[in-house]
Amino acid sequence: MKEYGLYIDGRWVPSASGRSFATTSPATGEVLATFGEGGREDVEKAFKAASKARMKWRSFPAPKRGQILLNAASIMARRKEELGALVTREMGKVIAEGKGDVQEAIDFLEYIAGEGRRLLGETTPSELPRKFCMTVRQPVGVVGLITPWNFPFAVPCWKLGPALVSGNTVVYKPASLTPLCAATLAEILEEAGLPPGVLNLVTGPAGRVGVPIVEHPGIKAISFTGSVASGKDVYTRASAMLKRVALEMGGKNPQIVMDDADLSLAVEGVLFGAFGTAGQRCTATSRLILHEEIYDETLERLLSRTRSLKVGDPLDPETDVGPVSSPDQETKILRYIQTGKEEGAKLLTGGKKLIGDAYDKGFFIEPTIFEARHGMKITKEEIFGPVLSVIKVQDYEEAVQVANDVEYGLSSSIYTRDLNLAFRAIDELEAGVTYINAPTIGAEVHLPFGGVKNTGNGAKEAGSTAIEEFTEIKTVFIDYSGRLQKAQIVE
Ligand code: UN1
Repeated sequence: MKEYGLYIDGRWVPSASGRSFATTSPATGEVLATFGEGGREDVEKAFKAASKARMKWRSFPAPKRGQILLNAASIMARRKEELGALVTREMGKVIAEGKGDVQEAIDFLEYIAGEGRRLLGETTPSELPRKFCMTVRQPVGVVGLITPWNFPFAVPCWKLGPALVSGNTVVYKPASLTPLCAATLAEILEEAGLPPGVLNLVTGPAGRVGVPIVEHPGIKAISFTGSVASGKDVYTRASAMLKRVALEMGGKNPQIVMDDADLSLAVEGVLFGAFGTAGQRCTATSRLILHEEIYDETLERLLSRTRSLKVGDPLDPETDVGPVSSPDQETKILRYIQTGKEEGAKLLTGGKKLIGDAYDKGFFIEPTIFEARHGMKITKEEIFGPVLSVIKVQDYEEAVQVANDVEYGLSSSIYTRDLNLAFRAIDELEAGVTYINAPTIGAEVHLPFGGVKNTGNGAKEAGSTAIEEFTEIKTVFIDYSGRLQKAQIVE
């Protein structure tokens, strides 16, 4: 078993406290590695290294910065099987999804590497003669990245890729449940040619590492993905310092199925959306909103398919649903299941922690479906586990009203063959992402990703918008008239 310290200035160093913590498999309890428990002093060291590396990295040509990301993508592609298994062992998603996580990271790094040859500005005519106007993009400086455990390769790359290609240097805190994936990513970037100090990794708890990053006066921007409670805290602290902040938080994503839908397609969609990654995606489907005409039939098909899902060892390719990621996750999800029962939702299938030889060392919860009424807690709050609420509605209008009546707005989906309804749903669903005839999960990396309402603060990751949070636009005027020209003042 490997013992890691913190990765600062291109070297693995022990944490100032000398304390460490272990990362374990949520399926088996196996200890995978230990990490230094960082604190304020370590964040300061990481900041100093990032600060020292900043000017050199920013003047290193952007296409060459992109080339390093491309090298990293190639290394990851070569090691995909092994890295996918690492994701599965450390985070618990099934092996096909572990590899998918790595593939998403590869795809995104390939995409964002090309940004090194764009980082586009604009030119536009001046209102004055012999005057030239343009914008250029500049890095923000030292940026702080805080990432969750549910996509331990993809989400860090969504942030690291654009931060690095834009010429920023980084202090990075990964989730404490998946530091081994983060450390492996740092090693890959080093092998790909990233100079020392450009990326600094500080592992440890949110209070000891995350807060000092967010409050550090020299760290100019914060990019955070995680829970709403933590996101609010990040936003409050960072806004007091007038920092740039990008937040990506929860979801309560609906899949609507209309009476004209292809029901087999809709059932396969919701199975994948609700129980993929054991429901631990911010895009997971947690509400199935069914038109009353197809309610009984859809439910019947869904229940029989759900009961046939195989829960267990995530490394076994036959397994459909792996463990949830931690004892805390397990407790929270089981508590929500209890709440659902108490508020009168009807438990149709699942609802229990699995016990027995194959499960005893991990955190396994049965795929769970409730027949619920809109307004119950389980239909409003993010559960982040394999729990789906089914809600009956009379028509399209009610479906959209129910879909929108939550505090979140990340992903959404409607199954219908009616083109008019599909387009209306694109207009009317309050969400950053809408799928037509496809589940709420599975965003592609070359399109912007992010939510509305309490899901985020409007910043979009990935796609053409990925660099926005990591660049400042400078407006430039070049006067080649040789005389003082006064804008807005007519001579
Ligand atoms: C997340 O859960 O934090 O669309 C992101 C999806 C993934 C991204 C999920 N590509 O489900």
